Amino acid sequence: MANKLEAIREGIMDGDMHLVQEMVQAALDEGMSASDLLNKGMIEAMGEVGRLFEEGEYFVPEMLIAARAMKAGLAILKPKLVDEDVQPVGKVSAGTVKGDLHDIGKNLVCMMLEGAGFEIVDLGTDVSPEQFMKSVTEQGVDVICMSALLTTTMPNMKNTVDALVEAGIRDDVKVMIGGAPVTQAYADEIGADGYAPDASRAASLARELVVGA
Ligand code: B12
Repeated sequence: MANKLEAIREGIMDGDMHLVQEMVQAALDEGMSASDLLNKGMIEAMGEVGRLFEEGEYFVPEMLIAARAMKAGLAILKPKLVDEDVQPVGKVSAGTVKGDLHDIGKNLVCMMLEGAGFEIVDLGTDVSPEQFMKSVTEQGVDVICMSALLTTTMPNMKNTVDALVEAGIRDDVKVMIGGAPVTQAYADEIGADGYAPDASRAASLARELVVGA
């Protein structure tokens, strides 16, 4: 069983989605619990991928294929997790702001957050402040993640924060922002709760904001 866990970890780090799927299924067939597989195997491996990315050993392509392998494994695990009633760490809505169609970074953030145990509501691209607000009022998300790649669309991050304040729901949700032109200073300026420069640090920040660790 320990060997399968090790194979799953290696499969995720190497981005070998077929190996991950095969090993996840085999471990489940042997009676391993889905939550152990998720927490001791998959989330740990994604954490390691994040660490290697931060250290400059992995680049975006490695992170993408690792995240794809993670996703493939999760697809097999999901029904079992539901059976075992494993609760997600929190619920996050993510989207690229209005007027902006760049979604590669946002998708990576979604994958890393999913890897860190969050339930994701992917709002896609060109997301209006109203749509972000709806994810709070109708879907009860704990965190909103906004991505922008254009300097011309960044102000829509501020518009969303302002809309949350105006609607009286700013305190119901944490707001995280990111994207190439975005900075910590901008996050402070518009009253966001946090900024992260990459998907890996986005996942640790989200955990910090939701569970304080
Ligand atoms: C790919 C790309 C495109 C693709 C997008 C495809 C897609 N599905 O995403 C296409 C071809 C469609 C495109 C179109 C345009 N693009 Co473009 N594009 C790029 C390019 C080359 C790469 C962006 C990318 O994917 N980077 C890789 C990802 C992984 O990085 P990332 O997005 O920064 O995300 C990371 C972090 O920022 C962070 N992160 C991201 N989001 C979030 C969110 C949160 C909450 C957190 C915490 C972290 C976080 O984590 C991610 C992973 O580590 C950049 C150049 C560049 N080097 O950035 C230009 C660029 C962003 N584009 C640019 C422009 C101008 C355009 C167009 C206006 C071009 C045109 N005249 O039509 C259009 C705009 C269309 C629109 N309305 O959005 C400019 C923007 C200039 C500016 N300062 O505003 C850039 C910088 C190119 C340039 N040097 O001029 N583009």
